[in-house]
Amino acid sequence: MSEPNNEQSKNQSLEQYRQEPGEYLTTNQGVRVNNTNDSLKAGERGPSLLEDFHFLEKMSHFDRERIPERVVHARGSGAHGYFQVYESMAEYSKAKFLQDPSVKTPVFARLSTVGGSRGSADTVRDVRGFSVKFYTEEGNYDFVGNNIPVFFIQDAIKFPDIVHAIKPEPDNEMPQAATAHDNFWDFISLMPESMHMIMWILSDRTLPRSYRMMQGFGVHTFRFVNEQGKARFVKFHWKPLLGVHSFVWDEAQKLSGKDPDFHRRDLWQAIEMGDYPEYELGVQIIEEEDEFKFDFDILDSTKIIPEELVPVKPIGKMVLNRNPDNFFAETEQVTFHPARIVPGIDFSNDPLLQGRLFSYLDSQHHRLGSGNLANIPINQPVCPVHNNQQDGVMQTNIKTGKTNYFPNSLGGGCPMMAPGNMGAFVHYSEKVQGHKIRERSESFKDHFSQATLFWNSLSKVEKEHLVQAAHFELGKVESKEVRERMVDLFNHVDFELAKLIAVGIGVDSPAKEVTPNHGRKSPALSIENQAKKSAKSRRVAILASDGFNYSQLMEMKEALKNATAQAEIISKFKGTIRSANGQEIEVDKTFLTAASVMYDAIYVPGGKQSVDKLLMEGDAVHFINEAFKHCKTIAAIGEGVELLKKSEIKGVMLNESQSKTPLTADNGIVTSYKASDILPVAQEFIQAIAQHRHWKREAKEMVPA
Ligand code: HDD
Repeated sequence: MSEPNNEQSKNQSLEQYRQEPGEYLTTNQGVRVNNTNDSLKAGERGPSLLEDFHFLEKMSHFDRERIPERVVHARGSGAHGYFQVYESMAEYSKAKFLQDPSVKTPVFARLSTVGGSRGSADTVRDVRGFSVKFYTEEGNYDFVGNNIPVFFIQDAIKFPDIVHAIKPEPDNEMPQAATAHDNFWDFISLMPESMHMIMWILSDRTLPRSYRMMQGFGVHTFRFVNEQGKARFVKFHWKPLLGVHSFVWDEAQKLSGKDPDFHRRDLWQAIEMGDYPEYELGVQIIEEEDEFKFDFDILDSTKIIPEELVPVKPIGKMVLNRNPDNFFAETEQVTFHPARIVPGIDFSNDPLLQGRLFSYLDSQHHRLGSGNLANIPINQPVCPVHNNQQDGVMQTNIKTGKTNYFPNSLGGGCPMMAPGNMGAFVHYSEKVQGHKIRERSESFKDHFSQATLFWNSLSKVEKEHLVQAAHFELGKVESKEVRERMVDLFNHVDFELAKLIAVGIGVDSPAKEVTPNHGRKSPALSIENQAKKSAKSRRVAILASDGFNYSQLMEMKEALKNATAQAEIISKFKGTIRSANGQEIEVDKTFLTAASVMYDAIYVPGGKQSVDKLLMEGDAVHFINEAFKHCKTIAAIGEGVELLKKSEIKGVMLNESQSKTPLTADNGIVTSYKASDILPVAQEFIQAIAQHRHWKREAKEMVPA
């Protein structure tokens, strides 16, 4: 018998699939459907019939597929994982999930942007949300933080204003997912309390290279309470084990078009490949008697507690190791709420936090349309739930029993109230007293010292990026008065900073210093001090064409694999390319479907024919120029060096004498003409990738890309 041809075997497997028991298409009532491609009609060309219940059900379900997106943080990506404490925290907190290092508490994390709508691009300049739901045996604990440790405003009543100012303007719904517009800066210029946050917003923190490479902060001061009822203040910090790394602005902007899902894809792929993102949870603990020992108020969310004053104590680790099965069911329907805490953790009187304790559940009732949102699987606690709450839209629990009130005798008094010492949440009995006033505390009135502290703590390159960001953001502001007011506010942060910004935005430099810079620094605020030097999970583009040198390509690929970096072959067309010796390899992406901005580093192997083809390919040359401009690591060997020499970087980096020397990893360019150098080239390449970026690369501005 002859072998079945492709078409036949495809039909056979389709047939098999169709016959798979349990996989028949049905209506929501379970009635089998034999055709979902044609609606029921009166005659071949006749009108459709109202009795087509399958069509009606399919269409009306589809018509209701969307729910309101989150009013902020609408765009996000989720992942499952677990949290494990390093050692018992019993001294500080009685929370069960913080006691036993052998217990893995399941978590669901959602990482998000803030301003854009659900379909907006990932790599915009924005704060990132950092939410973690801990499914503990004492109930759900929600951590709802950001990747910036302070906030724009001090009191929750201003939240609708700041969000209106950030979002697209109400008359023309522009711009999407961007703060670079008049309304935002108008509001900020009238809100000096936002200046500390603004410094962070303009820094590289708002351009994270990956969700896997950003910090998370609880922002507010919370409380830890131990079994003996002793309370201490606490600030929460997440530190990514891959270190903190950022894009440059030009790269982030280009990525918004080339791959608007960049962060979502990066997180998804990393988890699929087993590169599980890991974050260490740390706490700053402040004794109650030290509440007033700082020169700021620990209840003010526009302030950090510098790590020099109170060190961050690492207490455990979160690992994200499973992608959701269904985006809508899990990532879209998950609800986070700062009021969801467990015994051992408590609130402080931070007025921003207090307002959040109302807003989240209110917002979620509107978004999910029901008070029964805790019945949705992703929101369900892992411990039993018993109460007398009844009915409502989409009540999916079938509550049994006759009594749904308390006290009752007919139901045996159930569910009973747990006495305080039996795992119940008992609010910390802080003594409070005061007059009803609508005023801001005097202790909240210094808006600039910590903005200055942040500025002083940045590296030279970070400062340059911040000034460029201000030139971009304020450069988009049409109102000159707004720009002038902003320069005035920056002058309260630092005189030099105000002058540097003014010069780029068409505003007169301030004539004199307002407040002398206090000169203090906090090294932990600089990204450079939070970076980790590792090539792990970094993405490398290998540019090649037919006639490439097989061993130069494969040996590098192998070395990268051993360093757990991800290499992809980029060529003109998809399919395979053939080496000079005839071996074929698969092309991963083409110059159309890939761009240098999607990679951390570029490698060009030799092979005369391959390189000659690349030399004729403007996109290949552009790849090199752009990667150079964005300070990425570039390596080439053998004839591959010619491609670097054809690019604009030749005049900048590769003078003839340099490229003749066997190797130079100077400023992240690693080259050698000698084929036998492949292993040392690979070694230096990987070390250079681990530096993330080569910021000090001279004259990168001269390279057009
Ligand atoms: Fe908020 C969502 C973080 C202040 C009101 N917020 C939301 C999310 C994060 C934060 C990460 C997305 C949660 C998710 O992934 O579903 N928000 C913060 C941080 C703040 C902050 C770190 C300051 C410290 N937020 C804040 C204030 C208010 C809100 C002051 C209002 C009083 N936030 C909301 C909200 C959202 C929300 C409107 C939108 C959708 C939702 O809650 O479920 O209730």
